[in-house]
Amino acid sequence: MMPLRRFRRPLVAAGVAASCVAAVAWGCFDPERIHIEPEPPNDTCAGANDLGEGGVFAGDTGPAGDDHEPVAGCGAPGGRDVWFRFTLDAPEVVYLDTVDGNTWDSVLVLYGGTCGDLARPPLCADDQCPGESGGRRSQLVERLEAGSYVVVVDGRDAAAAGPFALRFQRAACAGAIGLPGNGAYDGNSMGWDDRFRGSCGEPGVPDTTYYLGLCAPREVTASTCGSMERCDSILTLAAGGCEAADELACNDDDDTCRFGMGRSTVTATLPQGLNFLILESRSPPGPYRLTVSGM
Ligand SMILES: [Ca+2]
Ligand SMILES: [Ca+2]
Ligand SMILES: [Ca+2]
Repeated sequence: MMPLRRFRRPLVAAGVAASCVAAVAWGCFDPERIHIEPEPPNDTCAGANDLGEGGVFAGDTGPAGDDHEPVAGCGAPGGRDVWFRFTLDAPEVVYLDTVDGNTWDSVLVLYGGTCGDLARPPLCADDQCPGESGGRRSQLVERLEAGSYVVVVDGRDAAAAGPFALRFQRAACAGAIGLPGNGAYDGNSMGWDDRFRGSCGEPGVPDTTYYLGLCAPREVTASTCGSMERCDSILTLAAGGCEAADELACNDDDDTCRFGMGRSTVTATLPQGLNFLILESRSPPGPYRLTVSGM
């Protein structure tokens, strides 16, 4: 005899009589007529999948149970959920999304700590990326300290469940600054170290790094061409990391900039997910304004 197991799905399946569905009783259970998916191993925190160094992780909350409640104001009361975990040995920039073409209303919740000792309040993302995957999916991009982390893919409510592809990326880009969207970002290159060299630059030019998360591939432009600064700069756009191997485009001097020599403008089509912009500034150091568009 087939062992009893908790129902994770409604008792509606092909071949089940309507009267039986209405009754929703164990007496209706016919293992030859109803296919019941087993709960996924990561249904609870104890079985959380290790996200390791990153990737796209396919899953399905449909057969899962509801073991986690999102915080008020971000996804509560929540629905069926599955669990993941990862560990950082040093500070890193981390990217997570469920922007995968599915349209059920997902919630992403990120805890510091381990099962049984989860730090609160968590980081939480409910509806990001308007215009992509129905606008109800979730995206998180954060610079995190070293430590253990737990991720929950939850539904917004009892009716929100189904297959998903969780995108997880991480990059050790020390001191990277977030670019939350298009706009102008002011800074000062005083005291910068030399950590990066764009293919269009030369050794010994100090730099700083920005990170940005994209809901879909985008043609992004960044520029130091402006009137208020004198910034002899080099700009590099990079996908997934901030190493030389990640470079997609590099510009030293934007000869079309009407504000003067040395300013830079770089454009590249960046992939969905985690991307970086590296600004190198030749001496003397000083203030600059970075403008970003296309995100
Ligand atoms: Ca669960
Ligand atoms: Ca839940
Ligand atoms: Ca959502």
